[in-house]
Amino acid sequence: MKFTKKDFLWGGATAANQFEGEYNKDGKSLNVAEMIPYTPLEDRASMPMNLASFTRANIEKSIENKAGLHYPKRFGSNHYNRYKEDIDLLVEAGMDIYRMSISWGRIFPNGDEDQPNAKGLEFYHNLFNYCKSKGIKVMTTMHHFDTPYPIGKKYGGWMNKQVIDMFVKYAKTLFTEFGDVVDYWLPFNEINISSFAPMMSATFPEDHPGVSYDQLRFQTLHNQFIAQAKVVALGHEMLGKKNFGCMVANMTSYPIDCNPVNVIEWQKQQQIARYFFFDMVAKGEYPTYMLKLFEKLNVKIDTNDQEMAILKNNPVDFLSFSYYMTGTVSKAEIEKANGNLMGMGKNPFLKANEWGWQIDGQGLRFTLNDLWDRYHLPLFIAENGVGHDEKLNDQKTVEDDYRIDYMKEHFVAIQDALDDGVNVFGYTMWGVIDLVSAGTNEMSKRYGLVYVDYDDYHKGTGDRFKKKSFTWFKKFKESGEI
Ligand code: P53
Repeated sequence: MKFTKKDFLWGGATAANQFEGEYNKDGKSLNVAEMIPYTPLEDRASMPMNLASFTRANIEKSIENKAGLHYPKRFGSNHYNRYKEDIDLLVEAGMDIYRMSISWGRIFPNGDEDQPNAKGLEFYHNLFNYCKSKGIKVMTTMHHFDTPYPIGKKYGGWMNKQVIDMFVKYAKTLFTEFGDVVDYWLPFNEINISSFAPMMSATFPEDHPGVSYDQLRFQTLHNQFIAQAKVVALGHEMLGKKNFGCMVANMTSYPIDCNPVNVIEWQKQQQIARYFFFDMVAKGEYPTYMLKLFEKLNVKIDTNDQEMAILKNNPVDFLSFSYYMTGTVSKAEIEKANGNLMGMGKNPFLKANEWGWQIDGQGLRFTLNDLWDRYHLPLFIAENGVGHDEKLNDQKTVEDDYRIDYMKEHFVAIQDALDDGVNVFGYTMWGVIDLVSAGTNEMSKRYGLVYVDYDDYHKGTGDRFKKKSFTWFKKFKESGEI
């Protein structure tokens, strides 16, 4: 099949805390992601995140690190020193755009400084200038799971409205410094993660005694939505371009069967775990189903008319999302999980990778149609890809035919959606050069078209090697043949 859209943007995506390394160089502060140790998984298909262990006291132990543990996200794939080589590889593969993230802790290590850290700015100036010199566009995420830890410690994280102002100050600096070289902006990566793990953005229950966990997670999320709307308003004003998107972890699911009780549960699950976040950024107000849920959970969002007007008046210009897999929903599963609405049940028609992520190209076509019909905003697939545990062979490559199949299936789905009439304008493959996994901290959960020679303990040369999928992608870009 031929891919027909000529100006479609194809590229690769990474994030500072999983890719850059040099966690304490040039004045950078730590973030929570860099304070979680590597622990080998016994069962990769079970959800590894034990949220109860994410206390601030626990996380803080990593600073002294008396136990001598390994913290993979402090080292990433050493992109900080190898960025030129990495951008060269993206360009060689024929990519049009590089989605990356700026580390807040490199620019304002404590969040509350008056002046930005010049060394941090310098790194991104160099990186962006290099991208421009090679003719590759840039999409920049401003917050990818990396609120500086000092903001958590001193201010209690995102429960504190002062943090909104700190984020806006950070954004203003980025627009002043990089407004002319960045093509698209995403204020928050997967903003919905805060609604179940506020600790990932340095907001810990123990710093808010008497506040319920439900209140904590939805207030954190609310404050991030307000920060995002303020940043969109500021960006529009300062830069005069309509180039702001949201980024939502899109969790498409299907009802397990046509039993109406399961369909009702599925509808509820899709509202709360999916539509809610897109509704907020596209329509600028809380949907009624969420107001009902807040009543049920006794959540009272601390806000005012001014904040709600900012939200209403500053929707994003396009919707972006990550799409990896789909799941299923059944009443029985939800009851078993005590009302947990993850919607990640098994689907007998789909195959999964070793981590249980179910591969579903048609689900991408479904998702693109669904979001386009519902919001009529241009769509951008900010993350997609498949993780595998891989080793270099004697020819110093990886024969990753399964990744080529994954790409084909998903690229066909994009073409099908375009033929359906959907306005989707770009795609960035996740972890295009191998990097540390967000969820499991493994280096060996690899997504790349390029292999990076580091193991789970950061042992190795860090050298880059093209996988078979790299060559396939390059040919696809030249010929348009899927
Ligand atoms: P990893 C869960 C579900 C969907 C997307 O994830 C997720 C997560 C978090 O684990 O995160 C995004 O590395 C995220 C990236 C992340 C990528 O998906 O756990 O934006 O930072 O690496 C893949 O396999």
